[in-house]
Amino acid sequence: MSRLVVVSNRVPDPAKGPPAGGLAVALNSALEKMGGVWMGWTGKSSGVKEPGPLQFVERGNITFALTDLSRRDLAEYYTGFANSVLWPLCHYRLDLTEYARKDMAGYFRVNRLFAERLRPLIQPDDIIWIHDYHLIPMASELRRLGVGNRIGFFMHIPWPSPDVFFTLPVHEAIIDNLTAYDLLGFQTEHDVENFALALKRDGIGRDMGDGWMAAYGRRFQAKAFPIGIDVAEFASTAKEAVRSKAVKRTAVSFAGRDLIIGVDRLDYSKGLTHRIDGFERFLIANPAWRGRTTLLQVTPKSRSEVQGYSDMQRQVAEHAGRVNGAMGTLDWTPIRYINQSVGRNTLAGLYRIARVGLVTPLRDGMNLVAKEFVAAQNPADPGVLVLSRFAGAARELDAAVLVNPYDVEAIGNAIARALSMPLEARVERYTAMMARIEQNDISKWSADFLGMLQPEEQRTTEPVPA
Ligand code: GDG
Repeated sequence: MSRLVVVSNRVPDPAKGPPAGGLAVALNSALEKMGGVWMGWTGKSSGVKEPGPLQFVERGNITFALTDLSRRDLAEYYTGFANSVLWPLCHYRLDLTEYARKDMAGYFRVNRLFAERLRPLIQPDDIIWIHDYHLIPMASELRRLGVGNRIGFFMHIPWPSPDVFFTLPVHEAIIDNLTAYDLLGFQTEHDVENFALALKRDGIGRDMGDGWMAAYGRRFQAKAFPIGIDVAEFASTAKEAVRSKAVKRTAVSFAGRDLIIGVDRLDYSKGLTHRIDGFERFLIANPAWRGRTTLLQVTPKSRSEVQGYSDMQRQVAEHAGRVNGAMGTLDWTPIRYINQSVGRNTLAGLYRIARVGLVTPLRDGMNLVAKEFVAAQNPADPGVLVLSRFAGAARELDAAVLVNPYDVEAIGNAIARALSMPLEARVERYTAMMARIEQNDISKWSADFLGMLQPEEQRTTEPVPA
């Protein structure tokens, strides 16, 4: 059997033992099964003057290969091109993209550095799985170094419509680099369609059907692999967690008021100001609910070094402060807004005691919070998920209360509907959503992707016809 080589911008700190949750667990368990290498950046956020040699850590049959990044590399590749160009572009925020040539050059340079450092670790039968928008050029850099192995790429964030994508001055180079992969994975069919449309409109390639595409004289497969969570594990964590001190104390502090919860990295894609305004609309239109419900918004800071984030951080704080000032009373604060991260178990417990989960990103590749909220519910008395139509998760979770996240009145109405939904309807929606996320959990996601990435002679299923 092939070994697996995973490359991601960040690698979970191997010194902290196996990861506790999320994507890292899935990759870790695939690596444990197949044996192999996990390469990426150490995550030292200030960068170093000169990157030292690769740092190796062995854990079981996984070799972690960690690289430092210089301050300049970090500024151009990570803060610059990845997070000030590709991230806003793919989330439809052209107003925030900063097309600086030097960041673009830094992006390609760091991808070359990653490839050069990884090259000596690759064995002939390895299959290689590269993650996310930071590392698009890695396959072509590896090919340049003579790597003929199967290489797959998974895009965790949306692929935008061609009109948006073509504003990127180097869009041809990005597509050219993607054609060096054997398999491209996207979150939804919609992303795959957008990608195929870009090939067609630019006249550089085409969708050949059956998941095959061609561009720049190369053929590759492209397919949707909607990412999931470990549903059974998350459900049991949530069930346990409601008995914990932290969750009990929080529940008591809400004094019997119905809890509405939002959990998001502090990111402009998550629709936080619209959400807060929507909550305000709800309170204005439904005065009977004033004093009877609280929105708990858990929002750990992220990417504070990127321009655009500090403005947005100020705006979100202002909106929350304004609503609290206008609507709050002596003994009731409508919004409890915190910029700290909460432990994973506590988070699971909070989802479970909440009556409503508000997940209203303006654009999101998938959104795992939506799936976690569903998994955490008490099947006998489940809360209601209010979900943005523009989250990838809405494709599977169509039994949620779906909203247009730009429409604050619609958010307000959805909150009212969710809070007053009868038990029978809640159970029906929960059951439908649970069935979907259980069918397509995180182990299925990695097994499906890796199954397709295997060389044909090792596949257990029928190969896709050429
Ligand atoms: C990208 C794509 C795609 C959040 N706050 C706390 C906390 N979290 C955890 C959540 C969840 C994760 O972080 C966030 O995942 P999302 O999927 O919601 O969003 P992104 O971070 O933007 O992820 C996204 C994902 O990649 C995977 O492909 O779904 O579309 O943008 O697991 O629970 N965890 C803890 N404390 C917090 O305060 N412990």
